[in-house]
Amino acid sequence: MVPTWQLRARFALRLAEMYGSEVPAYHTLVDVCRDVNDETASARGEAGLRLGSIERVTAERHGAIRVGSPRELAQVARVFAAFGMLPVGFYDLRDASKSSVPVVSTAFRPIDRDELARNPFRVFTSMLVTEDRRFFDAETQERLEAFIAARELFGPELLALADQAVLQGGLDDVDADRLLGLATDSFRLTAEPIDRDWYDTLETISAVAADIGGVPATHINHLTPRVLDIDELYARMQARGIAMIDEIQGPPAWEGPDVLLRQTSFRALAEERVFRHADGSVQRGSLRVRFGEVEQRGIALTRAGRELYDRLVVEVDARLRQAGDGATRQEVAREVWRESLPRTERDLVLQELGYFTFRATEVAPDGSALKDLLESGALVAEPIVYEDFLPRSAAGIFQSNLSDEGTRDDDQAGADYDLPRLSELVGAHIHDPFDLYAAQQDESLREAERQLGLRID
Ligand code: OOG
Ligand code: NI
Repeated sequence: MVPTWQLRARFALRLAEMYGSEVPAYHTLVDVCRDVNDETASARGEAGLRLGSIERVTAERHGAIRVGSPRELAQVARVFAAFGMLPVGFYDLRDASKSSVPVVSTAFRPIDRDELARNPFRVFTSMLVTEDRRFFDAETQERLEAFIAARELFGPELLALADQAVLQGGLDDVDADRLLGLATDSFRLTAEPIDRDWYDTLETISAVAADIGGVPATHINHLTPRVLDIDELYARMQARGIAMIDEIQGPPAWEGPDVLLRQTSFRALAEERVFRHADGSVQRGSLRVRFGEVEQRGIALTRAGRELYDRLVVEVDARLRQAGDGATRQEVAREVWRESLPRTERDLVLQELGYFTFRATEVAPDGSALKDLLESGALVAEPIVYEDFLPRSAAGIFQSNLSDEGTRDDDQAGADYDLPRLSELVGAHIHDPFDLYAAQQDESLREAERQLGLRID
């Protein structure tokens, strides 16, 4: 029997093999990541690996896919469940972006600590919102929905094997291989012809909509390795002549603790695709929709920490507007960070801004206050890594890789989505990421209390 976590690890590997053969720059990115990770780990020693072992970080990837309807999203959920990947979090990229990104998203990932440690593979999954009038008029909506309803992304055999894997907690060798083959293939770039006129019609509205609803199949959009020093990675990729997007998204580099997520990307080359033209002829052409991305992960923030982070982002925006040309976002953000964020992990813990697990040591406790227990060394705090995404960075990644802003009319009616509504459509409970981190922290506190024989204040 191949257990769930091994199915997941193999799935990530198969996707990487496939994606690497499709987008060769991916290999360059992975090579540079590995060098930076090895060097950072040896230069910084244990401190460099505080947010994950070198094995986990080196193997860690996230993918991104895009689907066109609730039905397709529910099917994706069944496929990913076979790999122990469950929906976590709700992201509304329509609002996080000023241009035309008409999707709402969730991320499929393992949620247990042990499962994450074995293999944390996650896939950011976006669904096109066809009924949002700001992007699509009634006629386009109807055509889009008909087009999407007529295609089959995931066949019955794949779905049945996926359900079986969930029921059994794994599959035998033969079925596992079959599942992995079918699942990987469903994210392969299709060779089926793309209707040129339909694609172009959608692309005028939104390149993202064209990539989702203008092609007969879905594909993996990017596969992202994790790096321990994203500034170094960025510099090295540029030195190799790979044009990166202008900025690293998310928090700035600074001397305090790394929080949440920093990401950057580069546009992949144009890829050959086959088009069917209005006169019926089938011809080769090219599209440039996929890209390479890399990320550095930091400490998960509590709700209060996240509110502070969101306020700081707004403050950075305001100061950038005032500063005019010349100032970079990273510089301004660093200044704002220094004014407002604790510079040590200890203060993140004590101000309840970050999530940590706590471990009792041999040192005898003096008092029961968390602060005193940490100070005396009776308790040790270890950061919980942020396993999720940031809507604004995600929108930034979508946007910065589009050549065209698309159209968008904010006078028209949107369409309301939130986590419960998306849960209903997915047909599965979508976990709230804060609840998952808080549960992990609480569990460690209860265990520490048991070992210390007291109640921690
Ligand atoms: C997803 C973009 C978001 C991330 O890492 O924030 C994303 C997409 O391009 O489909 O992957
Ligand atoms: Ni991504």
